[in-house]
Amino acid sequence: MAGCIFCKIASGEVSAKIVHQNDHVVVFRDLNPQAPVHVLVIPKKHIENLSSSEETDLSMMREIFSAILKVTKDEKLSADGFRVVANDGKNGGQTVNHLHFHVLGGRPMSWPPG
Ligand code: DGP
Repeated sequence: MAGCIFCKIASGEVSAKIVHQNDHVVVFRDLNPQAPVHVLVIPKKHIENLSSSEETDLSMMREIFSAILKVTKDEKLSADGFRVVANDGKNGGQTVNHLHFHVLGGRPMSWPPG
């Protein structure tokens, strides 16, 4: 989608520290990391957020969760655990309107979030 920064990362037009990608998803390091490991998992297809996703996107969700499992293993997060976050819309605090899952790890997390 024109003007979408994550579409530009997915297409290679904008550079990012990519740690994994395939035909469906890209995983890259967050520009403003909130933990020792902080990556974003996105679909290559532009979907605004979870609220905008449809039944037909479920196979893509499978790809996303497969990528999340891969990256948590690659980044050695599985033993101590990690957090997966999807901010959705205004109340969710979403700032980039292209579906993304934050994967955070490498330190203990607190709860509840702000
Ligand atoms: P959210 O608030 O859930 O929409 O988080 C968006 C995240 O995207 C935020 O943690 C910072 C990250 N981000 C924004 N622009 C860029 C970018 O150009 N490159 C990278 N690597 N991350 C970005």
